[in-house]
Amino acid sequence: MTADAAGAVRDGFRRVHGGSPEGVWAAPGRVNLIGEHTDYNDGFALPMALPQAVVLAARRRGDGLLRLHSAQGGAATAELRVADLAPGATAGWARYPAGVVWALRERGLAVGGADVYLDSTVPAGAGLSSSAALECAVAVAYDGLYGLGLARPELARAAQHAENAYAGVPCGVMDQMASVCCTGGHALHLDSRSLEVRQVPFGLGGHGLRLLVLDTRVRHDLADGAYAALRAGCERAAGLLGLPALRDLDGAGLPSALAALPGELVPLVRHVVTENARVDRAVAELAAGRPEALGPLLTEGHASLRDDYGVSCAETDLAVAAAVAAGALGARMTGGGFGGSVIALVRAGEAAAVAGAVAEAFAAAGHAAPAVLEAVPSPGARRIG
Ligand code: GAF
Repeated sequence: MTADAAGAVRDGFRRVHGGSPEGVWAAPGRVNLIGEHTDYNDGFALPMALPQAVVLAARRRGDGLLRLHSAQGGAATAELRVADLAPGATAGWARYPAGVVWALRERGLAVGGADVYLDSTVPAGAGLSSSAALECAVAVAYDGLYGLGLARPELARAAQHAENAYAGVPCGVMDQMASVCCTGGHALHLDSRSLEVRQVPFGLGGHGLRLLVLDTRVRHDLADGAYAALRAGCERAAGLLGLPALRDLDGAGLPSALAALPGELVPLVRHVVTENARVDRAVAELAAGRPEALGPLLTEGHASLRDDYGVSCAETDLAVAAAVAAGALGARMTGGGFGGSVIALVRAGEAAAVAGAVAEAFAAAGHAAPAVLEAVPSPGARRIG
């Protein structure tokens, strides 16, 4: 994150709130390399932080007011009384930052009001964790402003609690853990049960590779019930199998488990178990210095999300198929699905051709042109000014 971004939100802060902020913090969006819909099953994932981030300038207030202004939110400044924050009481984007302040207070932490000005380069609704970036930027800023000294997983849990209980989205913890725990040049091997993390070196340039993000521009909304239904299906399956979570089922136990389950739960369970195994295989390939071997795992993971989990859509399927046909080593949807973005692992010299082939396929199918970003493994949430 550049000094420019910190300077720009300082200027915005001065214009909206007057005076200077006490600090500037940034929290990134993410792509998940592999390990999708595993986090709420206590399983494994391998996300990496993007350079795109929420940047936020803040200053404590002594009168218990939380004044929130977003460069993306129009002219209005939301003004909330911290003591009155309650699930359901805040509408629109402000429920994410307000929810984090509420979640910190729910943990018994003595936090009060603040003036906040924020700006985001994470595209909203693109499956790149724009809401987790917003929550985590507020969490690290409050941690700094109010001297909370919280460990990174605690910040992630508070941010997830805000999203679950305050914003009403039953997400797992992957996006928040990615936003606070990732480090530059690495992917994050996450155990969603213990919240243990391992930094996995992820340098593609030295191998002549690049990772493209193709945003289909189909906007998803995880609060719309489909995500919650999938999560409930997984929890029901684990209950029927007598397991704490689907994480506790492995490939060896899969055939007998599938035979014991009602038909509608079979594909969900198959996806989760095979996806956890794909995370293991991906981590092993990276450890062996073979990032190109991620390609087939990505495409296999996409097929599982499409055919078993049912969370892809026509546009993400088309982006994957067109990218692979144009020479990508592998591609898959990333994030919750129902739209959003596709990642494609490509040889550096073929990046433009792959992006062009996907754009052409979209035009031929009558879809809006996808936006293309490059996924560069970037640092997690931190103070930047
Ligand atoms: C969304 C959720 F927020 C995550 O917790 C995770 O479940 C993901 O979908 C699917 O892997 O991003």
